[in-house]
Amino acid sequence: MMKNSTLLATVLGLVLSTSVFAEKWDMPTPYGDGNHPTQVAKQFAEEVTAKSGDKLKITVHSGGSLIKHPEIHRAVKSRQVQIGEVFIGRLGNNDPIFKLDNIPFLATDFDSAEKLYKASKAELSKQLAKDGLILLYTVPWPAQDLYSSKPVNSLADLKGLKMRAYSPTTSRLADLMGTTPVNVPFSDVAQAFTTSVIDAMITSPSTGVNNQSWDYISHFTTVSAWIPKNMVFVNKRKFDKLDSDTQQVIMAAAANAEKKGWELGRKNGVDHTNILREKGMSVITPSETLQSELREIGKTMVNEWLAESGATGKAIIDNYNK
Ligand code: PCA
Repeated sequence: MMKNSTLLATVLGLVLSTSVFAEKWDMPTPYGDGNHPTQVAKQFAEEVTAKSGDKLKITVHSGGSLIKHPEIHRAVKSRQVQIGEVFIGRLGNNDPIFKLDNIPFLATDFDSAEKLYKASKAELSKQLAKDGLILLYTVPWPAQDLYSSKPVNSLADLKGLKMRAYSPTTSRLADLMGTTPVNVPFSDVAQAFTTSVIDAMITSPSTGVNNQSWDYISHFTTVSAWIPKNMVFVNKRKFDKLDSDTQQVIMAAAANAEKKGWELGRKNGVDHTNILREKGMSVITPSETLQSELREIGKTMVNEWLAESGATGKAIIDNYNK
């Protein structure tokens, strides 16, 4: 027979282990644990869980483990999950505002990227709201640089190569660079190189580090083409059901996450470029020719974007250029 004290301990243990969280949310993220957006998401979830006073527990499911990247937006919209993260540019075909995040040679350093984010945030939130979503925070990647298997002095050196694309805008960029775009998700990058599915890519030094790019590609040209972002959003109907204290906990944690994310984006750009160099990759400053050719493509793409996005887009660019 159980002693009273043992019984009490058992009951207490049960109460504690089944936990008293009023709400449990699942938060799918596209990138794995080595990536700073996922690290930020985990801190965000822990902060909300700790500060909500047992009212809300958020569990991060990283690397597409619960829901694959292409499905995350729809999953939050349809309330299959309550909250999630996506790479903004992936949604480019839904609305031009999502394409803006991947336009090359418009905002190529972090101060400019912050300015562009400020100029575009209201429209980004507005488009998410149409799907019943609330924007919580963004995390930028370091500037996007060029990975290739030989030096690239001008676009002619890339002609006809297969270039990784990760969004509609980067497919267009690959076209304009005289290369063939091939869609390859982050998790398949290493294999795509070793099996010659792609010959080159434009992404951050962080993504090279996370994929050990030095094992299969030699040259890294710091073209600093754009600074894309991931965004985290919550389903508004789910959010509205929380009490206002818990809502405030979420908004405060989101503000902290955004601050942390932008700090990490800046810092990792420098640190991870150094790692690529230390691991033996040739880190190259782009030639004048390459820079001016790429800038021309940037102008073309801004103009195409303005044509597509109309008055809304013009207002954003005017605001950004102020
Ligand atoms: N890494 C992600 C998105 C942008 C970046 O720097 C990727 O390559 O998929």
